[in-house]
Amino acid sequence: MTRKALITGITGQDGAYLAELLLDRGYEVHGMVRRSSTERFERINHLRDRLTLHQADLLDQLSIVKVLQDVRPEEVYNLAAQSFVPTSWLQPLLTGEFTALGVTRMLEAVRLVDRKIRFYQASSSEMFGAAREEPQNEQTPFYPRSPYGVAKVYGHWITVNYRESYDIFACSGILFNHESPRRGKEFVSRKITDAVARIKLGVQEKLLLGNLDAARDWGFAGDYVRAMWLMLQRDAPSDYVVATGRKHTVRELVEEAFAQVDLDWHDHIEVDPRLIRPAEVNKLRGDAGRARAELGWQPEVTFPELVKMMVEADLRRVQCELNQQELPP
Ligand code: NAP
Ligand code: F7E
Repeated sequence: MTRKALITGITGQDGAYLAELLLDRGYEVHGMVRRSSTERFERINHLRDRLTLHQADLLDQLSIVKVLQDVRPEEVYNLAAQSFVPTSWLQPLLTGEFTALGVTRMLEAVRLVDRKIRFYQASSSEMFGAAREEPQNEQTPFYPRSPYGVAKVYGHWITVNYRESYDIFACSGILFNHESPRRGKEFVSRKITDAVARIKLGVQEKLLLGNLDAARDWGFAGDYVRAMWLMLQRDAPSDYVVATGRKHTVRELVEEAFAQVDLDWHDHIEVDPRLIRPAEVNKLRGDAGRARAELGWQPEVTFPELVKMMVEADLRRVQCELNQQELPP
């Protein structure tokens, strides 16, 4: 029988990659989307005729219950969240509603509609924040440094709690930063590769950045959604760190991206103190040993390959925009 999956946040970066993966594996894929006066489904437009979309909102309990009742999925992937860290200082309450309490609303719906649903929660390395050890694994204590990180800690523990309280197959995937050509342009990787393309093609001169010394463990989103799926195929639910095990600074990311187009980044980068965060996560590096051992998961795309993929995609896109051509899917 065809398996059914529901993805919240299907219009986001990870939602699009996960939808592709599940469709390739023969799933009937349903997505939860919130109402907007303008539809922005760019990341899933190429899949539209193979997906069923349902309107609901993480803020609205009954709408979530109704989607689960209508779809009756075997697997639910909860990817929806307010996911941009700087916005979490500007909108801390809304971030808490979406990113923290939204998880409880999803779990309550699962508890009410069908406790046999397998549930994936999109947890984050931002929960480690000012981590006391490196690399971070599933046992590393959390020390979040933003309202976003704090909300994700709540989401993680409520997932663990529903597993322990109600015997729900609920997994928390603690994913380190993962990027792609589909990454939102406000995140640092995409902000840089988009600017590199524009500078190379002569339509931008400077790029303003914040803390160049921050270091992250950056991987490719396409690799990371595979880990989400693998978690829900196990005999028993658990929590897994998903990471490459290597870290790079923002400065190194800049160097790598500008080197792709033979430009000297010193000529184009300026540091803008307004982009420095009220509290920073200085460095993160994950230990995905458990995911490797139990899920057989490992990343396939390296850091230089990731940066190259993103720069090339942005060069193609900006070139198409300049020629007023439509971008091929
Ligand atoms: P993203 O591109 O920002 O996508 C977020 C998704 O959530 C969008 O589809 C958005 O819909 C949806 N959403 C936001 N608020 C909603 C609401 N109230 N009701 C329904 N849907 C709502 O994020 P991503 O990078 O794909 O990340 C997916 C998840 O993984 C997020 O939970 C994020 O916090 C977490 N995470 C990401 C990373 C990473 O490096 N990418 C690492 C660890 C964890 P709209 O299109 O309507 O805005
Ligand atoms: O910042 C520094 C910034 O916004 C990375 C989300 O997906 O991953 C993401 O959160 C680093 C930070 O990602 C700029 O200070 C410097 O140290 O790309 P980012 P993030 O905050 O790590 C985690 C795992 C998630 O869960 C989140 O949802 O880069 N940085 N200059 C900058 N960052 C941005 N955005 N813009 C700059 O100009």
